Amino acid sequence: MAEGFQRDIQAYLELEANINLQDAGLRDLYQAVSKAAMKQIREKWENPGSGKRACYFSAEFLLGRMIYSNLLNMKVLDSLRELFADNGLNIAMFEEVEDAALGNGGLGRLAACFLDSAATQSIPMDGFGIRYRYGLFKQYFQNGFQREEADGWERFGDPWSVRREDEKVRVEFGDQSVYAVPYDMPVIGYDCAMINTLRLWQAEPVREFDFPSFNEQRYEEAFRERNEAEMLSDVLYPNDDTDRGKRLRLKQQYFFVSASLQCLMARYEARYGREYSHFPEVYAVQLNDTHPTVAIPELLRLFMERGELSYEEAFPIVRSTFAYTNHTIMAEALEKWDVGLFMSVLPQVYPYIVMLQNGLFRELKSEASMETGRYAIIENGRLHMARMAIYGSHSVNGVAELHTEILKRTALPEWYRLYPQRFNNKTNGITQRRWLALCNPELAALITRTIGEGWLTDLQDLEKLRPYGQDSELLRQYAAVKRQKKEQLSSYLQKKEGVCISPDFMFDIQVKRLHEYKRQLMNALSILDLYFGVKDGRVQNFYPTAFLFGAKAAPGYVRAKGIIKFIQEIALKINADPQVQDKMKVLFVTNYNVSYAEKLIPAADVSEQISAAGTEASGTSNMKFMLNGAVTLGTYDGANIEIVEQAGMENNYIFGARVEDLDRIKGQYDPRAIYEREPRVKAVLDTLVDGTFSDGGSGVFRELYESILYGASWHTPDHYYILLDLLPYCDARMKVNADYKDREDFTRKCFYNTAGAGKFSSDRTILQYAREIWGVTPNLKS
Ligand code: 8GP
Repeated sequence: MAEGFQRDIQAYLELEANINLQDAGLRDLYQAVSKAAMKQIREKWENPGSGKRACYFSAEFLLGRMIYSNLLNMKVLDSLRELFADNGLNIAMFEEVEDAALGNGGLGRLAACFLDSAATQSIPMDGFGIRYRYGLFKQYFQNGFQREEADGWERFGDPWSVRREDEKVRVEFGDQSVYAVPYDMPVIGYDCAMINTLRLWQAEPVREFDFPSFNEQRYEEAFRERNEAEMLSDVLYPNDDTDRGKRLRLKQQYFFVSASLQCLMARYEARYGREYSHFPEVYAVQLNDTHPTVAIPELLRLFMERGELSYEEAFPIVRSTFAYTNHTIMAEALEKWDVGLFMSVLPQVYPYIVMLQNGLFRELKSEASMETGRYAIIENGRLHMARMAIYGSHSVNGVAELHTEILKRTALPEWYRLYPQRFNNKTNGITQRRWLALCNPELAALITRTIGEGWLTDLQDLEKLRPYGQDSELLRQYAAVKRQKKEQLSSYLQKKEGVCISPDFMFDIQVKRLHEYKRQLMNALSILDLYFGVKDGRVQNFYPTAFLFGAKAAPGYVRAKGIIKFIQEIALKINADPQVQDKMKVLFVTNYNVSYAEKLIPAADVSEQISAAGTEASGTSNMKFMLNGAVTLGTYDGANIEIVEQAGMENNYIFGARVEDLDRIKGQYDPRAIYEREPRVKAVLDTLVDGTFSDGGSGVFRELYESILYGASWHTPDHYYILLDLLPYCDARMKVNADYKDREDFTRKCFYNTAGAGKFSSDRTILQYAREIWGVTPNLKS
């Protein structure tokens, strides 16, 4: 493949851009390389086979930069590197190419890892979503405050997509009709094991513009239809874990769901006509959270209207088709739609939701002990999407063991009682191609030299590393790789952020969306406690540490933005204090995204995973850090529990209250008592209100202070128990710091984390979905 690939790159440049390799600019090179790669895979892509396919419906796919990972999976990255080097070029130039950030955070990135894993494991699975013109906003800072700007991810074009004009479909709303035009991206499995498709829909007007209005110079009116259509796929909603119930958001959801189902129906009907009973033998549809849940009444509608099936005939087919994944128990993220709004946007769908509700009630009546109230899909003028998702699916899964238990016991106990067999767990995973081979080629090479390259497609192979935990030569090399990654990050940070961080420091990193439950604020307060301790001599022999943060806050999330500002203020103060210069550095990196993660994670010594117990459904950055050899400093929450189970409690740092503890103290939690009792706690919290730091007069620091001590406006104290866990956290941090000084011993801890990471491959996760939920079997090489 490599040779043809090199030839095609040159041919593309000569024919399409009329330029040769040495003289080509970034845009031309990006197009040439990508198009040449697309040509190599075309034949395989166009012949997808005929077995049952899984369809992953998701409003978000946080893909990141595609060029490197595609070339890695095609095994032509090295050949490109050589070709470029021979012509005085460096493939690092493609780092200028924007990430495709068509997602917010964990849920969207998981979808992207699943695509990579399904193709690699030869599981026929296609993704379906929205081709947002603007993905997640770009972040920059002004006086330490987050500011947002639009992210035009197509600045260098989109050579990885193919527009399929002939497969566009109409999507109808109560007040609007638009085209959905599919753009297909190949999803290339490792070594081209299989090539699946990510189909993203773009909204376009049915009429380009209204000529009569145009002629009468009423331009706004002439283009109104176009603008209103394009709006549907214009922007990704930048909220993570909250739901605002916006009309446009509902339209976006129905837009991609309706288009995707029409596409599946057309393919199905080409084979079976309108005999729909075989549908679940041909397609399994996974609903990535409730965002695509309108697919349930919509498919019911299609079966009943097109196939003239009765509800009793259609519903079992629908239910056998769908499965639902829950990604959060945050109440504010559970989608509910106002019935009036729903009916005005989707009048044709609403009656089918009523049918579902009636069907559910009939089922409940036959179970004598069940009261219907707590199950109602339509309740007090609102539609409960999670309830509809559970009722209309044959499988409901959580994303880590603890999370699934919480769903069963606490969040959805009435549903678990009704359908115990429906609930199952699928612990998340990450793709080791992007999160080790690509982002840490140095460690990847060391591992391959030691145990061979099997880990690339079977991460359990990492177990073979364990015996080397006693091999000091190997540990020395392992430590040398970490050092190298820290040097690389350090020079990148110097260039990007203008901050000098010595690679001699320990690197302690927390990167994820900014949310109160993730407790970046607790991290900040604990840094302040250390800072005060170092200054007044309470903390002795402190190993120099760089505290790094990366996070975006939803633009309307005032407290989250206040926390960013607070951390920025702390950074300013500490970094400017000559007394701690050689001990501490704090940095909040700008515009944290997938590509930034690829640089930060391999350089970490300590992975911060400090959510309040029971709040983080799983987490996935915890797995990326572990794989790259960082110890977890974290709470007993989400997948952290499974991580320490694999890597050993003794190789990680777990602290703080557990779910059981919090259940016990609920209602009695008294943060003010802790604040009064513990001078250290008081000292750090007071900095929010005593003038130590400035919030620019916004009042947000006082608001944060009060949220911790008194809770939200309705006077419940902090839901996330920051003061409860703060001192145990500081202690755990000091323990890490002390342990780090024994470099060989600490390296061994890191090493056992890498060796224990086998379970956390998304290859394992997706194989479980395929076998246990979809009944889809991997198509082994033909
Ligand atoms: C996230 C969870 O917070 C995280 O623990 C988990 O690892 C990840 O999903 C993948 O399962 N949840 C979300 O990203 C989420 O709920 N996003 C909101 C937009 C709905």
